[in-house]
Amino acid sequence: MLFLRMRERPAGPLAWSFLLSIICCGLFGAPCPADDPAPLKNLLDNGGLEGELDPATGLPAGWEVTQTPEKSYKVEVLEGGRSGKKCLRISGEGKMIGIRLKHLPMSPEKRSVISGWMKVTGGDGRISLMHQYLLADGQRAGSMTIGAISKSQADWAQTASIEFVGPNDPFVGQNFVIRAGGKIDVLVDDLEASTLAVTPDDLLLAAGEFEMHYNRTYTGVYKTAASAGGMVELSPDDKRPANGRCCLRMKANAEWATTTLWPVKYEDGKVYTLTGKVRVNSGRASLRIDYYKDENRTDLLGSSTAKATDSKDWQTLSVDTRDNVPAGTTHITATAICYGDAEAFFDQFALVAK
Ligand SMILES: [Ca+2]
Ligand SMILES: [Ca+2]
Repeated sequence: MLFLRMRERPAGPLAWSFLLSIICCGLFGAPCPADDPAPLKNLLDNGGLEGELDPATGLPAGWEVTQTPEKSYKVEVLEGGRSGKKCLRISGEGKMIGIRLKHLPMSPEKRSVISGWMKVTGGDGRISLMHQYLLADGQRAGSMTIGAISKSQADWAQTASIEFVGPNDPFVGQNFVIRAGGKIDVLVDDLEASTLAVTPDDLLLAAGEFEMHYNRTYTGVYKTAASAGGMVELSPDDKRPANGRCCLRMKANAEWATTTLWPVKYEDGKVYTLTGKVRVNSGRASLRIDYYKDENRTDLLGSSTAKATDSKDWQTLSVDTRDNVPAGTTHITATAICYGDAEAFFDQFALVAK
């Protein structure tokens, strides 16, 4: 149908570029280069449990199990799983079991993303994935886990999470750890670790990469609002992210609908710049900086909004706080906004101060 319509008139430069983009997308079966995120490499050699195992442990090489009390849990690779022919099973009852899969270095311009699929088949215990942060001397100094999965989740559920560390945190590396506790019988499969290039000194701490979700649900970092009578829903979308595995999808039907990221403390005299990528399937969308006089994202004083786009291809938008910061502003947020009957996508938000 697209080709038929083009025959009705001479093909100008625009039509040719359109035709070329169809050929590029259609004939070679790959997305257009302009939309193609850098390919992600899985840093785990045997995250699907299909490869060779260490004969000494019966687990992929390098995986280390610790548990309290000792021998509370059995860890084995067995037939079955979410993909391929094999998966990991953890079963037993104790206080805690941790399986260290990989050490990942850390640096200001990179963030690690970890993900895996889990299915709890018995017990009332919970399992999660953890970033375990390390100091230069190798000591552990904090960790982050999200979305512990329990038997209430009937089917395979995915947890994916990106490291969240502040600019002054002293961590130099992290361990990717599977962690479970209580009485549990659980299958684990399709584990992945990857690194994402990010903006150094991003005050959003990489929340704007939209890589973190628990079973396809975003956490409370992301807060939605809509105009009176309007609806909005959020989900991670992994079909065409600008980077990584996921981008934010907002489906809305409202005069306006927003998703704010967590609040950042505003300091007088600094200029804050928000950049991000936006595209739509319908409606229009943009990004903006919101000004608050509290840190709960409730008392909105005003906004600085970038010009909205209706482009179906990723557009890079940017806005800063150079004009019109309302008096009394104590916090600002990076905010995704869409207008009308909209399906909009957002990725690679970063907020920096100068
Ligand atoms: Ca597998
Ligand atoms: Ca992303």
